[in-house]
Amino acid sequence: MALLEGKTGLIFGVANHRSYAWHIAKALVAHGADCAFAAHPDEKLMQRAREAVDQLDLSRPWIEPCDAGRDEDLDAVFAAYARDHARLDFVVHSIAFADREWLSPGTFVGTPRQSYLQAIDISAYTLVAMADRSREQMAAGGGGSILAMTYYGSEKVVPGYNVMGVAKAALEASSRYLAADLGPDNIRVNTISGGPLRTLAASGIAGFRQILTHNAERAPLRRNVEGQDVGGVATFLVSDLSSGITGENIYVDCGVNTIGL
Ligand code: NAD
Ligand code: 0WE
Repeated sequence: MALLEGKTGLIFGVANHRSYAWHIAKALVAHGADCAFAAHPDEKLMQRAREAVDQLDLSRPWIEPCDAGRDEDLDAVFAAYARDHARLDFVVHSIAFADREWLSPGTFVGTPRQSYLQAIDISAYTLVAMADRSREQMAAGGGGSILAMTYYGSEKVVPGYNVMGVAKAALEASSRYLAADLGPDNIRVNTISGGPLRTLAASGIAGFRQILTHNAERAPLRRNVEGQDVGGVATFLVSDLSSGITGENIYVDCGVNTIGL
């Protein structure tokens, strides 16, 4: 029997076939899971997300629009999911947003209140909002696994990551508090700290190529991370193999975070 046979869940953050969320979906599907999707309602983004989901060859692709910054959209997508699916075993949070203007080195000090709040809202609060809306259906099925993508810039200064680093620190702390609240319902909440990957979110970042080169040189594995590296760990965290792991962060960065000098 496949590792994730009988497990069904909802994935946020597929923009295209390069997205971390897409690689996670690919791996979960390969191990027998049923995946449903929520994507940003912007027409072009929604169309790209549809094309990416089509590449997964699902028998009945399920994809609904959701601006995670809107409570009404989150309510609607979880209601539609529950209407169409008997169980909710996992939720994957793979979304982040900050105003590009404040993602360049040396500009953190100038971050306006609105840009700071928006980064925390979309990149961190949405995990809490999703967990709250998952709880009932997950608990009814005996538990579940909630997973969010984070980055090392939450812990150490990565020039230019700026307000996103603050938002990821909030995301990681939120996952621990959620793990404590939801543990009694056997709902686990964990984060994966992924290495730099060339995605849509990374494409706008000046100097991303240098970050990739620098990482591959420093990494104990002497390479950059690939989508499937994260897909494998996501499979593990969704599966019952990780039944005793919650409130945890797992680095999938080819070991870069362990190097001091
Ligand atoms: P991506 O651009 O493929 O995915 C980001 C997703 O966030 C997109 O699908 C976008 O539509 C979605 N999003 C943004 N605002 C939204 C909103 N208001 N409502 C709904 N969806 C919204 O890029 P990615 O790199 O795959 O990013 C996924 C996650 O991985 C993010 O949390 C990111 O911080 C994290 N991450 C990325 C890297 C990297 O180097 N690419 C490294 C570590 C962690
Ligand atoms: O989490 C991220 C990127 C998240 C992100 C990217 C963008 C670009 C486009 C959030 N918001 C936006 N807003 C936009 O308008 N990563 C981990 C990738 C990343 O981003 C960096 C990095 C790395 C790595 C920014 C500076 C330095 C390193």
